[in-house]
Amino acid sequence: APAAAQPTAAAPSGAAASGEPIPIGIAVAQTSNVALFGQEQVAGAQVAEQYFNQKGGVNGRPIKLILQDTGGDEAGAINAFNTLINNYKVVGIVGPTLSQQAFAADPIADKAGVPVIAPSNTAKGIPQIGDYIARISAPVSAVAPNAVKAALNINPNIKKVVVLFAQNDAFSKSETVVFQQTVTNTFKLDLLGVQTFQTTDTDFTTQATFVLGANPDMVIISGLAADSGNLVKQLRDLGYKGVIVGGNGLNTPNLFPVCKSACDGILVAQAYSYQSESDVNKAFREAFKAKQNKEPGQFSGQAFTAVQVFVEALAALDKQSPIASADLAQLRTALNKQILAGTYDTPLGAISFTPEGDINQKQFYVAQVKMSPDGTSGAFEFIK
Ligand code: 1QQ
Repeated sequence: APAAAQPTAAAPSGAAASGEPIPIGIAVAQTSNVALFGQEQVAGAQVAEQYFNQKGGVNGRPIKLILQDTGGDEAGAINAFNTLINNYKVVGIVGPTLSQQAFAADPIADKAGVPVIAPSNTAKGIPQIGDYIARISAPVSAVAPNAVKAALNINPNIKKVVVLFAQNDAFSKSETVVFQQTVTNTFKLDLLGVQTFQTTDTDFTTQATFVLGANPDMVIISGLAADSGNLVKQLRDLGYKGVIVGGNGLNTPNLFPVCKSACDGILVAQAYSYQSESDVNKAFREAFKAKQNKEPGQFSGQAFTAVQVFVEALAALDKQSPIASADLAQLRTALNKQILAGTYDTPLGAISFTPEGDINQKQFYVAQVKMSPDGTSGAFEFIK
């Protein structure tokens, strides 16, 4: 990640203690392959900044997002966290993008007593990293099985399954466990084989050849967008005709330029739907469309929600004891407590947190990728 610019004239104990806008760190991937997700996160967070500041911010005081690029790896996430905590004196951090990065960077925030709201870390064990780590991204155990269930509803004859996953990525390793258990334990399907790959791979001949030889009715992929997109494309190019279920790493429209027309039909479970009826979601969806000219995807909805939780927890805290007079360390600690205590009406629905900081969320969805015949444009169509 690039070196941080020096913060401008921050008050000694941090801007939160002055009349300045309240700084909230956004540490997501703005560069690298992981920016396929991070760009959507920045867009969602910026809509939240504008929306909540127009509504008066934190009891009349605006928030200010401080963006710090993590890139796609652990070192970049660690750098971004350190910069936001020490240079920018943020009250809390939304980030990082990957669970793989969270396991490296979150302990730094936890040790410094800085609340983190994970916007997209779905691997098992994220909230357990520490007291200051919470997430609004529902875990793989709550989300992934929905896609398998939907696939079986559409195609009741599915019996034989091959599972593939990226073995160098914490989220993918966590998600594939859930998928494999869903296949064998929940639905008693035949798991013909498990194939591994790397998130840096571009050639999937070995894996695709295995799939064609095994001849399954369904394949289930846990990887990130660039690798998974190429895997899907090479599977279809080699002649695989069965069902494809993708995990959370295939949950972005930025997948479409990778697999193009071969993306058509992929089933992906969702923790957010732009069609959700709540007032806050309608406001978010309208504001997002006005800026981005497209419907918000899950990663944007989740990033908006993470910023919303910070704003509403800050406002609640400020009413109990004015945050302008708090020392930064005390404010961060009180804010962390307040985050966990609150309930929030968000684009993800009504949410709250477990004592450990995992999200309580009720509603999940499944979408299917629909590509134009020439493969140049596509959309997630909600089927559930
Ligand atoms: C994680 C994920 C990724 C797909 C986020 C982009 O769910 O790393 O936990």
